Amino acid sequence: ELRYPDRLNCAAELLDHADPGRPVFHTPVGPSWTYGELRARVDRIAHVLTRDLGVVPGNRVLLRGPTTPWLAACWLAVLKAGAVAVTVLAQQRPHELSTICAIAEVRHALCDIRSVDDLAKAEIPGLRITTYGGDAPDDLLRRPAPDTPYEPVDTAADDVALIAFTSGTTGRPKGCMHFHRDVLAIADTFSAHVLRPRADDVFAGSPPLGFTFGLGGLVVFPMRAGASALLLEQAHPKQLLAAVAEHRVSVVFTAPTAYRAMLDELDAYDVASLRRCVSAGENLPAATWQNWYERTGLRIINGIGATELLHIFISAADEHIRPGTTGTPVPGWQARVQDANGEPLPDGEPGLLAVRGPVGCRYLSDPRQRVYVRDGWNITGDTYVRDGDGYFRYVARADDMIISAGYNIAGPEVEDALLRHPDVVEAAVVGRPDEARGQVVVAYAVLKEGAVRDVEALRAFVKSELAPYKCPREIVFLDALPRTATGKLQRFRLRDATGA
Ligand code: 3SK
Repeated sequence: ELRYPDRLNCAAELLDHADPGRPVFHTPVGPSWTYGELRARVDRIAHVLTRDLGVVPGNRVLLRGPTTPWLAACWLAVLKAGAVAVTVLAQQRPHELSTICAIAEVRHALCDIRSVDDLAKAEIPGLRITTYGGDAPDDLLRRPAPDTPYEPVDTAADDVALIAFTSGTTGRPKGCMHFHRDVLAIADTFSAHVLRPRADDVFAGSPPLGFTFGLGGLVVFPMRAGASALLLEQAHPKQLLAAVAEHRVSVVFTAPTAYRAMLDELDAYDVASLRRCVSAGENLPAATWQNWYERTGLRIINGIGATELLHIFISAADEHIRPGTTGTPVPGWQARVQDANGEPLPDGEPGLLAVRGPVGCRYLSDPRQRVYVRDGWNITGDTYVRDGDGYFRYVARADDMIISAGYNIAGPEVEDALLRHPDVVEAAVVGRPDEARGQVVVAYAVLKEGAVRDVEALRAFVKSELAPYKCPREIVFLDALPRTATGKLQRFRLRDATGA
C-alpha cells in the first residue's frame, strides 16, 4: 500500500528529488535544462504568481501551450504555489475553453504567446491572462522576480493539485480533480512497477501535457526517477522517430496508430537506443504488437488509463506481456469484470471493467460521478473479459458493442482483422440500424498511400479472418478517421454519418 505524509506538495517532491546538475528537459532546439535550472525557473514563476498576479492557494490556473519545458515549469510553479493547475489542449477552441473555465471557476491563465488567440477570443469574464514566451515587458518570464528559493506552499496530500478535463469521445467536458498524492501515486504504481525507468533514461512521446497520458509520461515519471525527457512541440510519427534517433531516446509514449505509422518509416531511422515503448489511449491490436516486436525486438507495454484515474491501471511488462491482452492490474490497483448490477462475472464472460486503487474519479460538480463510481468501484465504460489466468482482454467500449441478428459483435475485433490486411493503416467499425437485423456492421478504413480501394477484396480478407456474421456489410474508404484532440477515435461521428 502506498503511504504519503499528510502534508505533501508533489511539485516540491518532484523538483527536489534529483541531483541539481542532472539534465531534466531537452528540446530539439536550445540547450538542455538541468534539475537545478528547472527549480530556479519554477521558483521565479511561483514568485511572480504570488507577488505579482495575486494567485493564492486553491486558485485554479489554466495552462495552455505546446509541449515545452516552460509549460512544464508553469505547471510545477502553479502546484508549488498551492494553486490548482487546469490543463487544456492547445487545440481546444474558444467555446470549449469558456466551458472549461466556467466549470472550474478559473481566474488566471498562463498561456504560451503562440496559443493565446483562441483564449483571448473566448472573452472569459474575470479571467486574467498572462502570456509567456513573448517580448512584452509584462510577459511572465520577463517580469522582475527574486532569484531566491520559493518556499513551497504547505499543501495537504489530499489537496487538489490539478483538474484534468475529459469529454471522452463526446459530451460536455468533465473536470477530474486529482490530489497532490495522486500525482506521485501514478509514478509509484505504473511507472515504478511496470515501466521501471532508470536515471539515465531519456523519455519522449506524442501525447501533449494537457492529456494526463503525456503529463505522466513526459514530466511526472521521468522526474520521479531523476531521468530526463525530450519535449517535442510536434511529435508526428516521423518526427518522433527522428527525435529517437537524434537524441538517443530510450522510453517512448505514444498511441497504437502512431506505432503502426512508425512501422512504415522504421527502416530510415536508428532506434537502437529504445528500451521501453508504451502504448495507451486506445486498444493495441495484437498484430501491431507483433509487427513492432519483429522489427525492433521490443515488446510494447500496452496499458489502459483514464483521465478520471490519471494514468495507467492495467498493464504488463517484459515476459509478462501477452499480446492481444492489456495485462493484469498494476500493483496497487484491483480490477474485475461485472454486470450492470455490479455483480462480478465469471472469467471468460464479457462485462463492465471496474477498477479501484490509489487514485479515484472525482468529477467537479457533475452528476455523472454517480455513474462512474459505484460501490467504491470506478466503472470505466469499457467492456472487458478476464481470462482464466487473470489477464484482462479488451472487447470494446461498452457503448460500441454491435448487436446484429442476435449476435454480439465487438467493433475492435473486426477492426483488428481489417488492420491485419497489409494495405490498411486505420480502421473503425460501427453498427448501423437495420430493420431486419437490428444493426449491421459498417467499416471505415484508411489505406496506405497508393493502395487500391477494393471493397470486395477487403471483405473477402475479413471473411477469411473472422466468422462471416462479423464481416462488414459495407466498407467505406476515408482519407482519415475522425479523432479527438487526444487522438481517440470518435465513433459517434461515424455513427452519425451512417445514420446510427
Ligand atoms: O485516456 C487514456 O486513454 C489514458 C491512457 C493512459 C494514461 C492516461 C490516460 C488519460
